[in-house]
Amino acid sequence: MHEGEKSMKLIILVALFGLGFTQHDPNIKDGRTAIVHLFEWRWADIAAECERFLGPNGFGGVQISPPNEHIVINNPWRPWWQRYQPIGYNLCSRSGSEDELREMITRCNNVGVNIYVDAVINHMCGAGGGEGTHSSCGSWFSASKQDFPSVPYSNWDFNGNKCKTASGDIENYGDPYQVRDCRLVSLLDLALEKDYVRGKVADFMNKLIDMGVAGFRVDACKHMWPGDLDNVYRRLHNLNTKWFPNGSRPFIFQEVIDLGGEPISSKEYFSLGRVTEFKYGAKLGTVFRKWNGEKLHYTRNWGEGWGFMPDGNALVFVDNHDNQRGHGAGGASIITFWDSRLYKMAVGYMLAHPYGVARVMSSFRWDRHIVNGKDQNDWMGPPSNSDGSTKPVPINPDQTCGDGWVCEHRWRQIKNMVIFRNVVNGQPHSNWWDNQSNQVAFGRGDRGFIIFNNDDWDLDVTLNTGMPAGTYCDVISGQKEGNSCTGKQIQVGNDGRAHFRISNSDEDPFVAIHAQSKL
Ligand code: AAO
Repeated sequence: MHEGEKSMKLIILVALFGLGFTQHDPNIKDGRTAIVHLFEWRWADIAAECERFLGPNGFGGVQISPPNEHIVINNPWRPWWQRYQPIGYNLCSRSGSEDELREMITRCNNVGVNIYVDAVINHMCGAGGGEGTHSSCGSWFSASKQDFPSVPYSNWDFNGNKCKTASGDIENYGDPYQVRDCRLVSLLDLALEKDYVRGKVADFMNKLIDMGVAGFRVDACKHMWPGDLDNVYRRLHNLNTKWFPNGSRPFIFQEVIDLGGEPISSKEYFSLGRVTEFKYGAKLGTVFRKWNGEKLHYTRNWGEGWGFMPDGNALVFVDNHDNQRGHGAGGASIITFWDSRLYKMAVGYMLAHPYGVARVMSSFRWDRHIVNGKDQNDWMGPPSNSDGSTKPVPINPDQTCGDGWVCEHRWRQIKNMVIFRNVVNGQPHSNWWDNQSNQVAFGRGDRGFIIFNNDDWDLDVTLNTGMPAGTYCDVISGQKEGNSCTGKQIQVGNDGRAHFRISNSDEDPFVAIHAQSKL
């Protein structure tokens, strides 16, 4: 090798590792591709779900709710968002104890399902959080004194003096200094520029890495300086070699809400890991709802062509735990399980499309009560017993979940599209067709093909699928079982062409076939 070549290689290596490039890789095993957010699930239920459902159905990983000690709130009664108010880094939470967490991580890893932790490291509890032992592990704390002895953090470790607003809270998202140095909705803002605080945060994350997690969803990254995050991430251990190849870096995906129009943009975080692409669900919702004159055929160049971030940076989702109930951003266009027919189509579109690392939402039902566009019950926590403890997730004979757990990830259409995404992994977006309106189709090389009818009339068309000849089971109206289809059958001829008929009144007006649904 020439000297020049050598130094070029070195520069590339330094660029890759220096920028922490490997932190963009979800470390998913066995050609799996999608992850699911089991919002507010107990560790014991997640462990069982990995073994009985997620592993066997090719899910790559689970985003879990924050596992660390959090405040316990009575008014309103045990809101879901109490877990976004840390009291310390002990690992007992509404989802279970440290032992249960460890057992869950082990059991999921053993069946090839990764665990990603929702890491709340920007702040502790709200300034009005009071004083006492009302926390999930029972540690004493004082919000007014900014004293959290279980870490320990004291008032030295918060951003009090750096923030220049009168209230001490973020008042204007147009000012990046406020957004980073002041309190997000009055949450006590950690001074992540301090070596001590960085060390405590990294110790917390490293403990989880050593237990076997594959990475983190980092909460509220817009509210932390990229340089501070970089410092913390560099302190992180490599993944546990019991389950991951030597030298694997934790997958980092950062929650930054960037719909445009604010000085802070997702770009600032690209070198550190992936970033949540909030435009994706907001736009996809608008398209499937046909609002603002949007049509499905405009999605021919879906992805970067729509002004989304570069593919290699994006973590995509149709809805998340915030915007499914009016928190965070995205607005009314966001489609959720409450609009189940549209939801299955939108999630199906996301999972069929190659752009981004895809996350599926799995929710609990609450008493939704919208007055003037605002849900009065947006605070309601997971299905719970009268003592506030979270209920287990019971599985019904038809494989759906009971007791208010929605389990979108178990819906046949969604589960089968997770498998579709695995089967077509690495294949290009191909064989696009549209009717200039809301009927579109596209393939993934010769491995899969999907077609949607979101118009108010029937679809009846013969198309080139790019697939080998044969009889395929539609994995939306049914699936392949043994040597037959439980739903529609699609015949692909020797020329790769197939005839599709989708009534606009079909239960699910889309059809998907893939290499493994062939008879
Ligand atoms: C609770 C109470 C508060 C109380 C606080 C402390 O609700 O009243 O003050 O406790 O006692 C969750 C809940 C909060 C809860 C918190 C703590 O959602 O209600 O507060 O736990 O228990 C911003 C952040 C983003 C954040 C999002 C909710 O940037 O990071 O707000 N998401 C994460 C979590 C979330 C969690 C936290 C952070 C805190 O996912 O579950 O909060 O750990 C603009 C900005 C966004 C900003 C939104 C909302 O968005 O751009 O950055 O998100 O405003 O404030 C258009 C714009 C869009 C704009 C949007 C909304 O769509 O295009 O940019 O309008 O205005």
